Amino acid sequence: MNAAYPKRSLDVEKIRGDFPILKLQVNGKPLVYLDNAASSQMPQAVIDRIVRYQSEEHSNIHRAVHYLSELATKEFEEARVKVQKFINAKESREVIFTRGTTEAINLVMHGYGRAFIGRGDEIIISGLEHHANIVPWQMLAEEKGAVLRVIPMNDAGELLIDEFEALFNAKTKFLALTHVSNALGTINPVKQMVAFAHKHGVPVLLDGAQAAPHQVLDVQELDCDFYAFSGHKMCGPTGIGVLYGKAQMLEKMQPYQGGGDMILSVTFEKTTYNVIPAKFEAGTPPIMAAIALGAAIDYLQSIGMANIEAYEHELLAYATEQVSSMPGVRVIGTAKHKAAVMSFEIKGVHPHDVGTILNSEGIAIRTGHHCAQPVMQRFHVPATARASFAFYNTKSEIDKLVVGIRKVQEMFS
Ligand code: C6P
Repeated sequence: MNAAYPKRSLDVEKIRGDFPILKLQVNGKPLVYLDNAASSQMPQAVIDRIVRYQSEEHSNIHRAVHYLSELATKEFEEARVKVQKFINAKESREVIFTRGTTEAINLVMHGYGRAFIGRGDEIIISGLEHHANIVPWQMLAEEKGAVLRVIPMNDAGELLIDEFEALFNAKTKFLALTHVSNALGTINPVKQMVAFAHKHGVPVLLDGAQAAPHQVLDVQELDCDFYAFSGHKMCGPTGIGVLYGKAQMLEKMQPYQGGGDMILSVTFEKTTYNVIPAKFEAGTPPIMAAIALGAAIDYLQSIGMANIEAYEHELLAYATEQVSSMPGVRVIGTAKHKAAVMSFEIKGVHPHDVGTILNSEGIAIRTGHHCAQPVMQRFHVPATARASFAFYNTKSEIDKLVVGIRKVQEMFS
């Protein structure tokens, strides 16, 4: 495990001081930022790292012998090693930099799915997936004549494990599953589900967009074949994400895009491909963003992922208790194991109006279908209001959310 950080409670006021944006006033009120599942905020250390890179280190990488190119290459590859250690991958070549979770999943669909999934084969996904882990598999199924099978859930938003197991048969070729649901916060029992899939010889991709920012990760312990996540949800910049893949899987896959670093040699007759990870990093990669993601990982680890997880769990429990005891408010997604996401609806008020009124109080939440329309359909709602927490949020911010919800109810009563 890579959780070797001392267990301690967080000094949240000190941590908040690291985030310049948290000092903002919005509509004359102090910003209460509860939209972390969409994108988290950036600490000064990461902002400073971006400025230093752009002011003193920037160049293209892997292409020249001059000082700046060698420096940028070294920093970029060191960022890869930071990611490797953060997720406890066996080797740094198992870490592919992508633009985000969406691109990482699409890479697997193209590189693995198009090569190894054919007519009549079955791909299992779950009813909890974000569109990024539905649509690519649907596109593949359409192209190949394969079939999408969906794991159902109960009214709490927990996957039905018996039904999951019953989906497997000789035609099952792939499992693509979210680690944590972005719409409901459910944490899936992924280790157990990966083990079951492997018993049937089925490889597994885990969508870790909502897990990587909130908990200790160990891809070797999970034993997943692929793991995807985004930098901008874990204090890094947009435009950078990670695909972890077991080396033996990545090696047998087809490249996703052609050009730049992914070649070994090119003639008009034939191109030979580079080894991993370069094989999947065509063109100039997001160098600055990768280095900034490395700085974000340093920052998160200085706090400790286990400490972050414990603190956010406390926040979620507090928020759930406060909000679910309010008359006329329903929390949607009541799984036993949840991460820092709370979806809710206020009786008689459209979530969009909830978001607008809370915004007038300086409170940022997300409203809508959260790019998870099948989850909305399962709960028979067009949309939800969603508060999502980070380790820099406080119980007093949750109190402000509760006051805001009361204000919404008063305005609509
Ligand atoms: N969810 C949310 O507000 P990208 O956009 O590629 O960084 O991440 C896509 C993605 C994939 N899987 C899950 C589980 C996600 O939550 C997300 C992004 C954001 O919930 C924006 S839609």
